[in-house]
Amino acid sequence: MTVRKNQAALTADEKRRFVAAVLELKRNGRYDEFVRTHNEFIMSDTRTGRRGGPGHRLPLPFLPWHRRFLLDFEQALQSVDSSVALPYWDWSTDRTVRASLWAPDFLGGTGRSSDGRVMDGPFAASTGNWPVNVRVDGRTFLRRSLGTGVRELPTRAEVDSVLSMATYDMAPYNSASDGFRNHLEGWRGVNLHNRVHVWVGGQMATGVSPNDPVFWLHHAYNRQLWAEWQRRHPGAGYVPTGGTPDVVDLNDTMKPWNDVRPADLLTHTAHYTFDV
Ligand SMILES: [Cu+2]
Repeated sequence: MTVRKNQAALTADEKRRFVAAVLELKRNGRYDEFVRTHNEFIMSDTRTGRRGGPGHRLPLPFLPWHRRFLLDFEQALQSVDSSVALPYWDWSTDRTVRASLWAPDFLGGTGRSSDGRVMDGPFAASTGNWPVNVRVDGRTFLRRSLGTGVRELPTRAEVDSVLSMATYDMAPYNSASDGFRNHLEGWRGVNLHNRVHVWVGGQMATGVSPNDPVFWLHHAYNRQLWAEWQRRHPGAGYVPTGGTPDVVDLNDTMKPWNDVRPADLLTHTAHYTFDV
């Protein structure tokens, strides 16, 4: 059974193995397929009229879509090294640029001020190991500007305020919705998920956000928050449950897989557990 651990608790060896597996997927071309899929299926679908956010213009269902996307990526990592699991980044706790997440032995730090280029760590352009190939502009180097686009990451109190929302989602099931899904996603209210993309900056603030490996750690934590929400509200299920135009209902299949429904992804325990 895969155990997803808090990134802050990883051993040096676990960090080294995670980084090596990610770099191998980059080298063999599989990594960039994930970036391309995210950009095509999340960014190009504008039927709900979402504009200007960091990368999630659904009607693709935010939480089940990313759960399957992360499972695919984790399985790809495990095809390189079966001991690797996706770590998660609890950004409400590890909320400064001095967090060990950003150290040179893990993801590297923020970008330099002139052009945002990340200068240290295994994903710095200078290593030659991390070309940004799937991109929205000419820049081929990983960029970040931690804490520049927005000053503060969400606090635990803000997370709790969203976890307390008893309804999964509400009509019109888009960026105008009230309810847990849209508050976690961040189009409304205190803004959790979207704000983290903006706080990191660089490619993370664009549709090609998986170019930054922190994408996976951010979304792994979103998955954990969904699980926590499910524990707090055991009677509240995924909605809508049927017959909703332009929205993925509970039993509709999701692109690009076409063989999986939100109903198949509501519980994570068949796939992995968390360390808490
Ligand atoms: Cu995201």
